[in-house]
Amino acid sequence: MEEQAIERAGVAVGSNVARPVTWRDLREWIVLLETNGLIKRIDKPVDADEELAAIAYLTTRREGAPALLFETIAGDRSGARVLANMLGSSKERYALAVGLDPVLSIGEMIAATRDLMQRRIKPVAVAKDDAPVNEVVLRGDEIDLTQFPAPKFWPGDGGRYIGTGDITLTRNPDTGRVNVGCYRQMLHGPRRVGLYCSPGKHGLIDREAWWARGKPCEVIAAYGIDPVLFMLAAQVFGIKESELDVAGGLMGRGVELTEAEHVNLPIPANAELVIEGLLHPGDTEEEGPLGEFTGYYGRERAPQPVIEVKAVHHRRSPILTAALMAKYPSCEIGAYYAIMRSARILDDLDRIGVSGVIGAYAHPAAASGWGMVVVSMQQQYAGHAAQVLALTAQCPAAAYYTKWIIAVDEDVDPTDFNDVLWALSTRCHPAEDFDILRNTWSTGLDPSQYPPELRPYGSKVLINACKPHRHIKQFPQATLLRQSTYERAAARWSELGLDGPPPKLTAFHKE
Ligand SMILES: Cc1cc2nc3c(=O)[nH]c(=O)nc-3n(C[C@H](O)[C@H](O)[C@H](O)COP(=O)(O)O)c2cc1C
Ligand SMILES: [Mn+2]
Repeated sequence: MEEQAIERAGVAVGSNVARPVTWRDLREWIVLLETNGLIKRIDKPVDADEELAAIAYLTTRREGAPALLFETIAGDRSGARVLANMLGSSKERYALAVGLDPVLSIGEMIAATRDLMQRRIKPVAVAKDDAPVNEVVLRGDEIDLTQFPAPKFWPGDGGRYIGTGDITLTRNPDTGRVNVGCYRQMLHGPRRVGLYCSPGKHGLIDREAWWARGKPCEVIAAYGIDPVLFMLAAQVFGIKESELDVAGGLMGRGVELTEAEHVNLPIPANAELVIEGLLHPGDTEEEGPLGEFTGYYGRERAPQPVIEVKAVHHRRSPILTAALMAKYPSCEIGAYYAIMRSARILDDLDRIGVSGVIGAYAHPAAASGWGMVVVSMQQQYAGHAAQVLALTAQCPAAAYYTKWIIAVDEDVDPTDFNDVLWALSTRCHPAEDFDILRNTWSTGLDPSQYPPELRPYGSKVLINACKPHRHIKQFPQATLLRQSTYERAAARWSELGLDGPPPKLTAFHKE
């Protein structure tokens, strides 16, 4: 790693030990991206109606494309700007968000992320008058959310979506716990915003609990938010864990929160644009469709609950975070999500206490990391691979959506699909090594099942691509170099006129 370490602003160089992040809010993080050449500003006017998303889609057809800050939105009088591809397929931007070194490999980032997500730091209170989000506060008839440039992304979208790169806070009436989720929000009118939570999501569980008491559900939603709160909102944590404390741990300092006016929920003090509102039982409007992370329009247009907006708080010239949903690598839910989900899956397997698990990876090309999980392991006993597959398939971090769960041996790197395809093609005997789980936790957004009403129920295939345990002693050795020969060749690398350092190898031929 050392030879690659170069001076970069705001990160722990050549180290996988994260320090407190050096940014305080989305704006300071954008400056950090700029210093590291990871963002492009577009100052020419761009239309929020399909053109902005088209530019975001076209620029992100390659992996690692820059974030895009659209500084002038055609016809906009609110002065708002729009940030797209804030994280996307860039592991470097993920690293800068949590204070890791961007040169770390994906596997190293997953390991470091597990450490970061163990830390818990409580939020800190900021007085209302000191909170940047209160630069402008609008109440009652002053509120007109339609003035903000909420994008219409795809031609078949059912409306403009003010909430995609958002966070949504709800409180559970029984436990008092505040949940942080990311759920799409279609703009219906000046003070009306649709909220779509799919079954099983905590925002929906909280809402139903309020409604069961005959009371409206209070909501805070932020439409311009820093990268850590945005990333955290898409992770599944237990209903006893504070996602705000986890966000603090990821940043190495407490999330700054201030008080709301109408609801008993906190407001992120440094957010760009926040609404306070109420979801009333029975108040719905037609919502969707939206071009989704699957690469298809998700869900037919159907009634969904509506937030009645009570107050709006925003910074001057707020930066709206807009998350394009598309096929990888254009989807906002990309590298960060794959890294965090993989870290969470490894944590779950650790907690369960199954031995021999080495690594896991939920590749972002598989519908944003939701479609597939590869887990690597050291087989220690008969049935071990089948056990790891079953536990992985249904552990809380992996259960949602995942269709393909693949187990590979310890010599296969789950983040390297050349390796994984090699294992699938040489160690797996489909007639023996596939098992199916049915009626599993999925989403109406998965288009593979008909009739559509069946869709929230999914299915999963468990694929054992480890060497067959029954024959592990006879299984042929992989072709590996003799260590002494490797070392001799590596020492002659430049003498032979070969480029760069020789590849590092860790496994060698055994006599
Ligand atoms: C950009 C983005 C958009 C999302 N849109 C939705 C959505 O519209 N509805 C939904 O239920 N989940 C959506 N998700 C997934 C949830 O945020 C995710 O499942 C998260 O775990 C929800 O929080 P919860 O576990 O506290 O319910 C989205 C995630 C991201 C990153
Ligand atoms: Mn949650």
